[in-house]
Order: sequence, then structure tokens, then C-alpha cells
Amino acid sequence: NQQIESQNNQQPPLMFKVLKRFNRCRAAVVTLPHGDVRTPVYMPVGTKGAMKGLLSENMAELIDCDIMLSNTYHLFLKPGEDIMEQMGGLHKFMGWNRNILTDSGGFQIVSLGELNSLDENGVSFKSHIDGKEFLLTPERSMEIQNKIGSDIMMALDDVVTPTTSGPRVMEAMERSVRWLDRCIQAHKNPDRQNLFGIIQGGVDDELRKICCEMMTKRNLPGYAIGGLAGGEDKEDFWRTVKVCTDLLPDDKPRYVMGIGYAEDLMVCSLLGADMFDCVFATRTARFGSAFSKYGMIKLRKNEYADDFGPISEECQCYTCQNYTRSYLQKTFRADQSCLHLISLHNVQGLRNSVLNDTAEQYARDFFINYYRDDK
Ligand code: PRF
Ligand code: ZN
Repeated sequence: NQQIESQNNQQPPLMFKVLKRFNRCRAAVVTLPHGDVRTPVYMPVGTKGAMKGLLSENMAELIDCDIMLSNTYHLFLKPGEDIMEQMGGLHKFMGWNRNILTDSGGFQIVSLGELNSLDENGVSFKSHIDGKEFLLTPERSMEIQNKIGSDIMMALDDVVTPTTSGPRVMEAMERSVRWLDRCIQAHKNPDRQNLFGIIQGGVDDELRKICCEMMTKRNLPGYAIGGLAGGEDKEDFWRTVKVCTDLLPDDKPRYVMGIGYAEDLMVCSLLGADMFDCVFATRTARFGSAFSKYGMIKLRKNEYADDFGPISEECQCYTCQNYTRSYLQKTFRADQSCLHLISLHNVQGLRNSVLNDTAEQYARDFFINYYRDDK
């Protein structure tokens, strides 16, 4: 371990600059190989290499996106790592020259139900395309992500649902640390690609603390908080995020994986997290809620069908500068980019309030309106 802890001392291709703070919350800029990412940031997911319904040449323009997320698992099955490598990486393959973050694959295999077996060596699974059997190890995940050329690669982790209890939670946490070490060893391009570790440990504070302590010793360019947003109580969820953000380095980005509800983006940002995605976005009631000075705007509602104003008149965010409530209402059911536009508005609203020194009022108003009953 001594060797692993010290070999990671070279400068990573990532800079993190905090512009302003409100208590734990930070408005920052993460500089990556493909440009600046303004945080807090909500990353849209382009699972098959391109966002559903959007061409990548239009995507940056359409949704003002600094970074998108893609999945090793899906890219590995199609178009495959060799095509990706021959093309010179996913950026070239997609014609996307802003940043890309790739998840390591294990979580997708488990959550899509493709898992055959899991042991210390890795995860074995059957392709949902042709039924062929594959083994994903930490080394293979790094090899594939190195070929993809993502700006941020995620370590392969052993994920259990947050409602799991007993010795399996500790086993998964400890295995995630051992797999992280194998990822660090196998990573070929530390000068061009950032490897993030993923904190596990369920909703057990002690396990989370141990995991944070062990992983921060590896001196990685950034850290994710995994294993949450899977049916646990909000109280457990938010407390666990705070346990981790208290211990993770203040001068590095923190990414909470797989959350998408407006209130979770707010709470986690206020607790000091910087990056979010929502791979398994479900369109439940509060999902289309956008916040404005006039209260919560539930964009799925028909009353907005002929409302040609922005979500919020005074909002400077990209969504409000370019889209009407009517547009968002109409695309709500059909298009995942709409959900991204709403989340972008919510997150950028908070970011701007931190920059303007009005975050306290912003957060108060948000929660007062969010939990107010429908009139
Ligand atoms: N690990 C990885 N990807 C993820 C998660 C995780 O814990 C989550 C949260 N359950 C979403 N995506 N590798
Ligand atoms: Zn806005």
C-alpha cells in the first residue's frame, strides 16, 4: 500500500478552483482536458455514446453542457473498445469535444440484472445483446476506459443497495478499496485521464468514515460517493453524504452518483457535493419541478402548455435564456433533455446564488416552496 499511496503524486490533469462558498456549499470550476466545468453541475447521460434524441454537435449548444456521462458497460458491448480505440477515443467517435466522464461498468451490470457472479476477481455477466459471457475486472475496466479516453474514469466498485445490512456491506466497502488499488495500478494514462475513487459503506457512518480515510490516502484527483439513492430514507441518505463530505478533501471535486431529484441536488450541493448525474431517472411526481421566485413550477402540469415565459424571469441560466415553460411542458414526457434542462436551471440557480451572496435566501425559499402543498 505504501507504494500505491506514494506513486500517485504526479500532477493530475484536473484543477479545482472554488470561486465562492456558502457554508459547506461551493461554486467552483473544475478544469479538465476538454475545458472548464462549472459546478455544482448536473451531468446528462449519453448511455450509448450519444444522448437520446440529440446529436452531439448540437448538444453543447442545446443544453450548455460542460461534461456528459457515458457507461463503460454499454460502450464495451457496442460499438466495442477496439472501434473506440481505432477512432481515437469516444470524443472523436461522437464528435464531442467537451468533457466525458465514464462509469466503470459494475454498477450497470448489477442494476440491469445482467450479473452472473461476483467474486474478488471481478464481475461476470452475460451480454444483453447476444448472451455472450464476459468478465469485468478492475484491470479490464481501466483498459476499456483508457481506450475510451474519458476525462474522468470511475474505479470499479462493489456496490450493494443502501438497504442491505450485515457483513456484506463491509465486504463490499473493503473490496471497493482493494479494487481501487488494482485500478490505480492498471491505469495507463494518469497524465491525460483522471481516476476517481468511489466511497462505499452503505448507510453505516463508521464504514463510510473508514472508506473515506482509506481512499483519500490514495491521493486521487477526485472522489465519488456511491451506493446511495436506492430506496433508503432521506435521513440516512443525507446524513451519509454529510459524513463523506466532512472527510473528503476540501480542494477536490466530490461527485454523488445516481441522484436526480431536485431536493437531493439542493441538499447534496448544500452539503458540499459538486457533481451529479441521474442514470436511472424515473419520472415520478417531483422530478419535473423547477424552482423560481414564484414558487415551485411543476412542469408536467397542463396549465403551462401555453405559457411562453421562461421558468423564471430573472434567472440567468441557460434554460431560462432559451426555453419557455410551454416548451418544457410539451417535451416533458417525450424527451430526457427536458429533465436535464430543468435540473440545469435548479443547479445553476443555486450556483448563481452562491456567487451573488444570496444562497441563504435561495435555499430557504426553495424548501418552503418545495414542500408546500399543491394549490
Ligand atoms: N457506483 C457506480 N455507479 C453508480 C453508483 C455506484 O454506487 C450509483 C449509486 N447507487 C449510481 N451509479 N460505479
Ligand atoms: Zn433558469
